[in-house]
Order: sequence, then structure tokens, then C-alpha cells
Amino acid sequence: MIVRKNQATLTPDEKRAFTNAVLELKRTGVYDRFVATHNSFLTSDSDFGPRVGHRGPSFLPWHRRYLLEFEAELQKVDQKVSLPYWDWTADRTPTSSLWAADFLGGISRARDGQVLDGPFAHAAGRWAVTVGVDSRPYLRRTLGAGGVQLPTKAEVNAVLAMPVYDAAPWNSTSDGFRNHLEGWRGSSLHNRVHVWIGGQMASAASPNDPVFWMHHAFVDMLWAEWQMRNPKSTYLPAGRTPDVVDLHGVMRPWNNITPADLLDHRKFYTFDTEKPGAPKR
Ligand SMILES: [Cu+2]
Repeated sequence: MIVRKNQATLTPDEKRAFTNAVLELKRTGVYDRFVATHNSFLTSDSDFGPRVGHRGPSFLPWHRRYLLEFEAELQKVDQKVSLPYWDWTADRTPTSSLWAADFLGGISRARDGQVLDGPFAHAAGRWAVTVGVDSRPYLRRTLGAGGVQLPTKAEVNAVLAMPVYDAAPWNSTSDGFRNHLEGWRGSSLHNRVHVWIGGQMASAASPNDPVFWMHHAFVDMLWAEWQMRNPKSTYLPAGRTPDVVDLHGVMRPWNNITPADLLDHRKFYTFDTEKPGAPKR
């Protein structure tokens, strides 16, 4: 069984195994296929038309499936690797170990945001951005610039206490847990983290930055946490609804996967915070 660990607890060997597997997927072209998928979905998802990956109820199951596929590709390279999660309520500064040269790198040049250290620095020769919103080939970040702060634990807890999964009109104006976690309303949790990092992370081609996977692994974990705290709540909408994916609706680009298939993450992995053998929810 896959166990997803807090990135702050990874050993140097585990960090190297993760970044090496990511670099190998980049070399073979697999990585950029994932970037292209996210880019095209983010661009086409709209508040008043069909929406699958973003701005609607299936934001969470869509990304869960997307991460599972990426994790499976990592494991083809190295069986020991799983997706780490980044708890941005705890590791919330540009000096966190996440941004060190032995992991994701963190020094970015003021002039153009170019990441200058670590395995994903452009000068290291193994990380050229090819699927992007412009032609700049280097990874960019502006960690914490512009006065944005990462969300706090109190802000997360307030959203985890929302008992209703989602609500009409099922888009970026909705009330409910999903939209507050996605971050179009309230304290802007998930969206604000993209903005805090900046560079490609603030664009539709956000998976160009490997931190994308750790950010979304944590968002995914918060969904599981919400399920645990709200055992009577369920995915909504339950029945057919225009433009959005209901509980048993099929999620593009897959042709046989529904949100119902993805509600229980323990079919696929557990988190290092969960005890093995704990009762199924
Ligand atoms: Cu995201």
C-alpha cells in the first residue's frame, strides 16, 4: 500500500528518489503530457459551461485521479517513490527545507523569477519548460512576493467545518466546502498557494513546477480530513446537473471514472498521519 508522507519528514535519500523520478519523467516526455492535460482543462473549464477539473464539484476527485496517474508513473521509475504532501500551514516560509537546493530549490532571481538552484534550475540542463503560457523556458517562482501569506491552520479549520460539500450554481461563486477549499471564496485556500509561489504555479500550466504535486497532495488530504470530520456529508450533486459532474457522472478525459470511484482514498493510498488498520470511513 502506498503511504504519502509529509515532505518535511523525508530523508535526503527519499528527497533524491522523488526528484530523480520526476526528472526521469521529464526526460521521457511523460511529464509534459501531464502539464498539457492540466493546461487544456484549466483553460476550458468555465463557470457558465462544462467544467471538470476546476470551478466545480469535481475539482477534488479530478485532481485525485490526476495525481494517482502521476504517482503511478513515478512508481514505474522507482517503486519506492510516493507523492509527498506539503502542509503549507506549517512550512510557510521561503526558507522551509522544501525550498532547499537538495529538494525543489528556492533561490529565484528578482529580475525574472528564474529558479537558480536545485535539480529544476534551468542551468542544470534537465528542466526546460515546453508547455507554458509563454516561451520562457525556465522555471520561475516569486515565493511570498507581493505580500501574500500562505493560509493558516485556523483558516483551514474554518473551511473543514463547512458541512455541505458544494452548492448550486456549482461554480466559482458557490457556497460550501469545495469552493472554499478551491479558493474562489472566503480565505482562498488552494488558489492562494498557487499565487504565493508565483511563476508557472500561478498559470494554467502550473504542473510545470514540481511543487504542484505536493500542494495538491495536501489539498487532497484536506478533502479526506473533511470527510472524517463530517461523516454525514457526501459528494454533491447526487443527480444529473448541467455542465458539472455528479456523483456518478463520468469525468473527462477518462471515460469510465466517476467521483464515486474516488471518494475513498484508502483504496489507493494512506497518509502517514493515518494508522494502518484504522476503521474504514
Ligand atoms: Cu492547484
